[in-house]
Formats: sequence, structure tokens, C-alpha cells
Amino acid sequence: MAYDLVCLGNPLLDIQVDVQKEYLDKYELKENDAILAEPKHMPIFDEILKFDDVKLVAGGAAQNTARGAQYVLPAESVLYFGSVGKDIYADKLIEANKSVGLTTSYMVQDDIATGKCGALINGVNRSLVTDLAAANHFKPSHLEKPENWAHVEGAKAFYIGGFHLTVSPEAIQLLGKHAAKENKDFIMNFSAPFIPQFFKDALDSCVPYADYIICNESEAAAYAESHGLDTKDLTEIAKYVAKLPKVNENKPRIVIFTQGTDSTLAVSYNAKADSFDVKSFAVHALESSKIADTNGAGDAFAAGFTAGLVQGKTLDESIDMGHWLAKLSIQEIGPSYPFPKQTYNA
Ligand code: 26A
Repeated sequence: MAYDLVCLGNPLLDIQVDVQKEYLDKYELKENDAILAEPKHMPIFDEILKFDDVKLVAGGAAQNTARGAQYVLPAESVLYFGSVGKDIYADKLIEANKSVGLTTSYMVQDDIATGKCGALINGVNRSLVTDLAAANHFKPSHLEKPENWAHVEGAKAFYIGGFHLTVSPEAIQLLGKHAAKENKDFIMNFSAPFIPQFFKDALDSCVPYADYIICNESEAAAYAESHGLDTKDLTEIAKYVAKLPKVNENKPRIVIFTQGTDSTLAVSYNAKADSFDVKSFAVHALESSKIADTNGAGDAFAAGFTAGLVQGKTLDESIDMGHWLAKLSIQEIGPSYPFPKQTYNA
């Protein structure tokens, strides 16, 4: 059984609530951010579980993307790797993955709880605070198990959540080396500003494997700052990243920056001609009254885009599929996709 797309990330259950700015201020959280929980944030999880509007939804950025890609692709196209505990949170994740037909190969920790993310929704913003727990214990050895490595060898493409750089850069490199050697697509997401800020070396060790890099404007800005780029111009930042050394020289690196409701930027670098191709794509408009929340919007974009690539679509069409799926997801609660299933029409 071969899965076209193999994804790796941190499986989390999202505990989602609506909050006022005062609640964010109390815990010194930004309105729109994703961070690793510090000890001072830990009371949040028990507190919000008691909120009247609390919702438990499957999360974990790359897992959201894996679910979204499977939502679009034919049955049994996507396999997701990550680490969970043995608890009802893991059961909930398995249930949500089943609902779209996503196959998982979880590494299971006997004595550590499944990771959780406080998804604090405030209007169109979301502040994400994560306690990785079991997700933090993923090991490359899980990929190297013969039954799992067979899935890696059977895959055509890989999608890696940048958040996993905090857990196992070695696992990412293992997949990256395989993808480069076999000329398979390797797609990475920067995931959050704190990744280029605080996990710079880990990020820099994995970018050479990336054929596609996806991130949003604040992650691009954080990248520019941590790498001492003397510019805030998104096109210039994308050009810099696109031109970084690349292990697989058979194809160009393409860098994609989303910008919320503004157009998405795509920059590819042609090493032979030493030239760039710069394009911009309008998002699919949606009345703000129809937005349920933006938790998982970027993951849904990555999902539609990656599904397009796996289907052999052009860059332009794959980006359009990303915009289409993001528009569907932000009308759902949390990082979810609508049922009955909708299909993409160009
Ligand atoms: C390591 N961290 C902080 C994380 C995450 C994360 N997924 C993996 N690792 N912090 C938040 N998320 C997930 O991002 C999704 C929205 O893009 C949340 O679980 C949420 O579903």
C-alpha cells in the first residue's frame, strides 16, 4: 500500500475558546501567535476547559494539513507520522482523522499525555499556546521501522510542519535526504515566527532539502530578522530563501508567502539562468461575517496547495486550490473541513 503524500508533525488536540484581549494580556500572549507554553501558561488549559464555549477539535498544524490534503485527494493518499499518548485526546484525533480517511502511524508513548494546544480565538485572530507533551518524544527510529520506511519509499511527496523542528530535526533530515536522492517533492512550512527566531540552526539545517517553502508574512519577517537580512520587503526575503543552497539541484526552490486576505506571493529561483520568477495570486474573497475562526487557515492553504502538487497540477492551480481550501476551512470551527465534501473546480 503506497501513500502518495507522507506528512510529519506534532499531533495535538486543540482546546478552543473565544477570549477577550484581557485574557491574553493576563498571560502576556500576543493576539495572533503560536508559542510553546512556558510554566506560567500551564493554568490556561484547565481554565479554558471550564469555559462554556469550549470546543475540542483535532489540531497540530501538519496534521491539519494532512487531513486537508486527504480531504481533497483520492482515498488512502496521505499518511501522517507523529507521537501521541494513550488517552481520550489521542482517541479524538484518531476519530477526526478517520472522518476524512487520513491514515496515521503514531508513535505511542505509554506514560505521556497527548499534546494539547490552547486555541484562544479573538475575532479574526488566534493565539495558540502549546504543551507538546507526547508530541515532543517523536524519534527518527519510528520512521526507520521497516513498515514505516516502506511508506516513505512509496511516497511521492513529503510535507513537514516547521513546528517539528522543535522536536526532531533529525527526523526531518532523514526524510529530506530521501526526497532529494529520489527527486521527490519536499515541502516545508515555517509554521510560526518563533521557529526562525529560536530554532534558526535547526531550520537552516533542513531548508537545503526543501523544494517548496510555505509561510505567512510574520514568519517571513521573523526569518529576515533572525538571518540579518537588510530588508523587510517580502519579495526580497522570498528571493533570498529561494536562492539558498539546495541539495536536489534538479528542480528550483519555490517560496510561497501567504498574507492573510492580501495576495499570496510565489517566488522561484532558476539557478541555471540565475533569475527569479515572481508571481502574485489573489485569495478567494469571503465576507467576514462568514468566518467562524482563522485557526488552521494556513494549514488548509498548505493542504490544498500540496494536494494540487501531488495531483501534478501547475503551481498556479495548486496555489488556487490552497486558497479554495483555506476559504472552506475558515468557515468551520477550528482546523476542520466541511461535510458533505466539496470538490475543487478551477
Ligand atoms: C510546537 N508547536 C508550538 C506546535 C503548534 C501547533 N502544531 C504543532 N506544533 N502550536 C500550534 N499548533 C497547531 O497549529 C494549528 C493552527 O495552525 C494548533 O494545534 C492548531 O491546530
